[in-house]
Formats: sequence, C-alpha cells, structure tokens
Amino acid sequence: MRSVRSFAKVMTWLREHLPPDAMLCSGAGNFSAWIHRYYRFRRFATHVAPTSGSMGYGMPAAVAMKRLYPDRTVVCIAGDGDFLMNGQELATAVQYGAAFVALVVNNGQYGTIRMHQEREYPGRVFGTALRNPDFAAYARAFGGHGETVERTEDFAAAFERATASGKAALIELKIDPDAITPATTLSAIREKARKARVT
Ligand SMILES: Cc1ncc(C[n+]2csc(CCOP(=O)(O)OP(=O)(O)O)c2C)c(N)n1
Ligand SMILES: [Mg+2]
Repeated sequence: MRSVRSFAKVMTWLREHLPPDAMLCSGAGNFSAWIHRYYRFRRFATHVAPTSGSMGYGMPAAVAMKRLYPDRTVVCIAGDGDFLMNGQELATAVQYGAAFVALVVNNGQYGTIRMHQEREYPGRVFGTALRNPDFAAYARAFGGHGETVERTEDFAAAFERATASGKAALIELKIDPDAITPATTLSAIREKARKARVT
C-alpha cells in the first residue's frame, strides 16, 4: 500500500502556506504530536483542541470556527479513529456552508493505544485495528469535496483544490502505520520492550 512518507512535510507545508490567523482544530491521538512538533501558531487562540484529550473534537470545532470566522482558513486535523467519532458533522458543515478542510490522518488504527500495547505487552495487539470507510467518498456523499492522498508530494495540490472547491472538504492522508510518533516507530517500541523483558 502506498502511503504519505512524511506527515512532517505536510505539517511544515501548512506552516509555510496557511495565513497567520488560520484556525487549526483537532481531537486526540498520536497524529496530534506532528501538529505540536511542526506547526507554528502565530496568533493567540488559533488552536482549538480539547485539554481533556477527548477524541472527536476537531470536526464540530471546525464547523463552529468557520461559522464564527467565515473569512479565516479553518483546518481540522483528525486521526482516523478520532474522525469516525464525529465525522457526521460534515452534514452540518454542508448545510451551513462551512467551507473548512478536514485532514484525516489514516494509519488504520487507534495508534496511541497500539503504542501503549506494544510498549507494555510487545506483539500482543488487541482491538486497535480499524476497518475504515473510503473517507473521500464519505465526504462526497455529504455533498462535500473529498480526496485521497497517498504520496507526500501530492498533498499541496490536493489542499489547494480542496480550498478552491469552496465546499466543506476532506483530504484523507494514507499514513504508514509504523510511523507512530515524529521520533520513533512501532517496530522500534516493540523491539525495545521485548529486549527489556529478557532476563
Ligand atoms: C472519546 C475518547 N475515547 C477514547 C479515548 C482514548 N484514546 C486516546 S487516543 C486514542 C486513539 C486515537 O486514534 P486515532 O484518532 O486514529 O489517532 P492515532 O493515534 O492513530 O494517530 C484513544 C482510543 C479518548 N481520548 N477519547
Ligand atoms: Mg489512527
């Protein structure tokens, strides 16, 4: 399966191309580590995210922010598990003409939980794999704009098309499930945990 090799490059592209007053909305999951590591917030109160770490927050937040600030760029960044908790808010976005762009960071899993599983019980994976829909088709079914990006270099054009559509838009980013944090991989965490268990 092809995948976006560098989510870091996607985030730095956004850092360099979004206006300083752009609003980023996100929920919870390991994907958010890339926002904190690579994006640069240049205005007060431009990151709308839950201090409680609740998943599903980004989509309704993005609808609200685009309604409050129709002239600003609003981007929701969601994990695949995160998005599926409130992705149906696309209906509200389309109904009220809230044209923001949602990025769905699809690694096919509840990555945060899988990371904890590998660290505490290496190789013992339970209930963290996700069977996902075709996210782009899902967005189009609501009357929004939907695209799938499988290569890092295709992101910029997809983002520009999504913005130019003038509709609520979704871009699915296919991400390598092994790329679990900006600094390490699932395989490395598993190996480290296995070695620590050998007595
Ligand atoms: C409402 C809610 N349910 C469960 C959790 C526990 N939880 C934290 S992160 C996570 C998985 C996130 O998966 P995903 O959105 O796909 O992001 P990834 O870690 O894969 O990048 C879960 C289940 C939570 N924070 N909020
Ligand atoms: Mg995920």
